[in-house]
Amino acid sequence: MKFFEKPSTDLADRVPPGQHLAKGFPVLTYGDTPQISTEAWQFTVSGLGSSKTLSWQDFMDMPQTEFTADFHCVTRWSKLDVKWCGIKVVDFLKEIDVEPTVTDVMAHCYGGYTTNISMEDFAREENFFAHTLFDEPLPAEHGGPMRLVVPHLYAWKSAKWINGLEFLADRELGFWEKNGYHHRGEPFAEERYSSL
Ligand SMILES: Nc1nc2c(c(=O)[nH]1)N[C@H]1C(S)=C(S)[C@@H](COP(=O)(O)O)O[C@H]1N2
Ligand SMILES: [Mo]
Repeated sequence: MKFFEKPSTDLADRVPPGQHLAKGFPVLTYGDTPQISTEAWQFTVSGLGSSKTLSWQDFMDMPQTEFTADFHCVTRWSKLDVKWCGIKVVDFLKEIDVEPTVTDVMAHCYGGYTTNISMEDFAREENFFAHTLFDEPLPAEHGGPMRLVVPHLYAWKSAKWINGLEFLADRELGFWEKNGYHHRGEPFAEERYSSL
């Protein structure tokens, strides 16, 4: 059995250059998998503007939306049609005050992982905080209880075990971005590595 296959030509427009389709849903984690209960889970908004801490219940009280999206890891596997449920980033942003000077966000996670995203890439309709994967509670290895999903960028931006956002007036670099990955990471443009 092959674990990866070349996409057929009818899927070519959905599979970015240099990517193969994964069988199953690979797990890609740097370091240990945090085990966080929904009772213990907390989400902290910090940086520019007022800081705020939200609970699991605060997120459950926001509109819940199902979505299906493709997932592209920079290590060259893609998975199409991943079905998630969660809270749209645009719905979440209505709950907090974001200063007009904010240009960038840093996602923070249990375990210390970080990733940076421009506000323009972050505040998009198709981005989600996801707590459900294929109709089941999001498994810990895939970032449960809550992860970010940013389908239009490489999946290292889809922060697992997310526990906060820091609003910034400048671009700062997250974990992989400091270690040589591209600051943006758009898969169709193959923004894999930093050119610096
Ligand atoms: N907190 C955290 N989030 C993370 C990672 C990580 O190591 N830690 N890995 C990233 C990478 S490189 C990828 S490809 C995806 C993998 O998600 P998956 O394990 O659900 O397939 O999560 C991203 N989010
Ligand atoms: Mo990745």
